[in-house]
Amino acid sequence: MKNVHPMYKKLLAQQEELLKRKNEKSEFYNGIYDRYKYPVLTNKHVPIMWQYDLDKRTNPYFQERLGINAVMNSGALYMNGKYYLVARIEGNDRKSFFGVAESKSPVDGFRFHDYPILLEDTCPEETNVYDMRLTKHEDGYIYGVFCSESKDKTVKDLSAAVAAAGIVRTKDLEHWERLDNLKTLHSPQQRNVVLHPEFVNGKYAFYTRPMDDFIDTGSGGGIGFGLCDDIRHAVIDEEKMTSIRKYHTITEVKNGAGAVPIKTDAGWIHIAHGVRNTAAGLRYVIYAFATDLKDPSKVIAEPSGLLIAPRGIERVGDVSNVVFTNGAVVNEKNEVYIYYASSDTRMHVAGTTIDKLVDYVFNTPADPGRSVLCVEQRCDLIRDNLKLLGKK
Ligand code: M1P
Repeated sequence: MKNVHPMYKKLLAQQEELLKRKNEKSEFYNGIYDRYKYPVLTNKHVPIMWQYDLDKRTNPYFQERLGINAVMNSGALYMNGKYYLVARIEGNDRKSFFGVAESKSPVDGFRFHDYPILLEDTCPEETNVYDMRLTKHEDGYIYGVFCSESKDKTVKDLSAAVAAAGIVRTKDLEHWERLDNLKTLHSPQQRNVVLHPEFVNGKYAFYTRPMDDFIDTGSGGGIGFGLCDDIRHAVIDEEKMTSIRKYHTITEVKNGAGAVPIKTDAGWIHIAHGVRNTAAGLRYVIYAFATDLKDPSKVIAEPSGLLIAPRGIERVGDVSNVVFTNGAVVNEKNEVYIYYASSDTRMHVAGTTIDKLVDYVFNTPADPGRSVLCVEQRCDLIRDNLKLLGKK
């Protein structure tokens, strides 16, 4: 310890205080979920030894050597009484990678394991990886499906990129086996791909997001669904549409699957993201819908509008006006925790229950599609309420 820089102790003490801070419900109310006051993961939660050379001989000014810019879009898992987040950690160098953080509490106390996940280097062209969804599959493995991004060398544009779905699997969140990237025969690019937790017709089932381009989904109509035989060399031929994009809704520009669907007696509940364009740029919100228990591609309930929108400080960050989820968990008490990132900068949690989610998804009216019909819908609500209050 004699060569450890004295600043380390100071920063460590500050970090300990942050990690031990208890979270609390915020004042936000909508009856559907509770928002928590403090983010569950930020760049300040990342171990100091991932960023600093602690040796005072080689780092006399105790300078940050490998800084961390943001911690966001995390896959989530509840296993053996513990909550796990596989976070997207973005270095100052703009490269993202994955780190496992765990806690006994769903809302605070998340600590990263000693090392980030070092993926098998099977794709030499791959430049960046991000947004892992964690699926505890009935085949016994935990799968991580993430975006694998490479430079598009077929065009001159320096920013042109190609997005594909990378797949890894593990049994312990420590040892990860990399499988082939997913191939979708009719979609040139893929992002926001999620593996369904059960076999469908004896096959592995994926929610996809067909895209013609890296940013624009182009002709991609929404969230797709496809089956494949062999998870080690996953190939999807037909992609059926599930939740489709619609004009003048929160999903007009694009949408994408988020958390692994949650099984309930009433159907699979999906928590996804929708994107619309504004004068201030793209606005990302989180929405929910349900699909049929036997046919998880068939939408059976679609509450109108957004479930979670960026609020307050959440609206500000590296990519402002964004909330994005790729992980939610259910515990033995049927409590549901939705982990979401704000503005591509930090991770938050919203808490609800299966009963509340089912009520929300199945009893919130669907979007009738036009203002005049929305006003009629609202007037019906007001009329019923006035009657109940004995005023009409
Ligand atoms: O910057 C907002 C989000 O943009 C992308 O989502 P989508 O593919 O739907 O546009 C993702 O890269 C995501 O990581 C990011 O949070």
